[in-house]
Amino acid sequence: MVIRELFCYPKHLCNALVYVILRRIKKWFLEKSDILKGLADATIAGDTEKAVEWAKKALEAGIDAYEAIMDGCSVGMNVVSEKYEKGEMYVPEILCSAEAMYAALEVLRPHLKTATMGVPKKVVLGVVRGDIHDIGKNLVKLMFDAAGFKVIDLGKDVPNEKFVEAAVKEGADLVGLSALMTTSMVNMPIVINELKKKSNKAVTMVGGGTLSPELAENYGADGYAKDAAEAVKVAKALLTGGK
Ligand code: B12
Repeated sequence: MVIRELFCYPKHLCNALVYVILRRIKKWFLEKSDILKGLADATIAGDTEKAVEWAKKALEAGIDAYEAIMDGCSVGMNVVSEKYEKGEMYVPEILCSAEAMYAALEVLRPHLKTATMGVPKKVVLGVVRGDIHDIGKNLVKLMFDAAGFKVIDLGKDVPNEKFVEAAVKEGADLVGLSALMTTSMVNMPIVINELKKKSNKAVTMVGGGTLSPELAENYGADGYAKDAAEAVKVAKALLTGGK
């Protein structure tokens, strides 16, 4: 009866359609924010099983893998950092959080829409000497990979000379240096100065918790980014728009 009436009055049909569409959109946004929160919470709780579950749910719900990583996993890891600073979380818990995040990334990684570049730009990336904090660097690598860069990952606690050697050998377009400790970030200007002498091609970018745009400039870096998503944008701007 109601359906028949709807068809008799096109205006009613139109309203009903709009209503259904709006409800669907609302449901999707609610579901989406629940899933992203689930991913963040599972990362914070260091619950690998749940993290994998939420990552799968994100894909099933049609959430973009990139968004799930940046607005889910990465948000969770940032909360972990803050909780550690406040003394609300301790080292073993942090390591569990990192494990949970990596497990979710494994599910999401194959679904990242990988951009292509004519000739892929080469990036040499690593955490500077004396520093083993590589969670952020690994996120940056993932985002660079997804953006179509060819990343040569030198890992963590990388000797200064190794950055320069790799950049020259690989003909790197960009060298990315990560540091989280004040004691290790002092290696950054050393690498940057040496690179300027040995490679006239590579631009340099720095990042990591202890860095700031001012410090990056003082160190002579060409670019700085506060997170992995911004790192890709800045890198693209540096490589296409010149220094
Ligand atoms: C996790 C952690 C650890 C883990 C590291 C595990 C791992 N494999 O990485 C463990 C438990 C092993 C650890 C050990 C230590 N840690 Co710790 N750790 C942290 C903690 C809590 C979180 C860091 C993190 O992973 N954040 C999450 C990621 C996603 O964020 P991120 O690294 O900043 O990365 C993002 C951006 O910065 C940016 N980015 C990162 N790299 C790059 C690079 C480029 C090129 C660009 C453009 C952008 C970019 O993009 C990333 C993604 O969005 C921080 C606290 C904090 N607030 O940062 C302390 C912290 C870094 N640790 C600290 C210390 C002192 C230590 C130890 C010396 C402790 C000890 N006494 O043994 C040892 C260090 C050993 C060593 N030689 O490195 C201090 C450093 C203090 C300082 N300013 O010097 C901090 C700040 C804690 C504190 N307030 O005391 N730590």
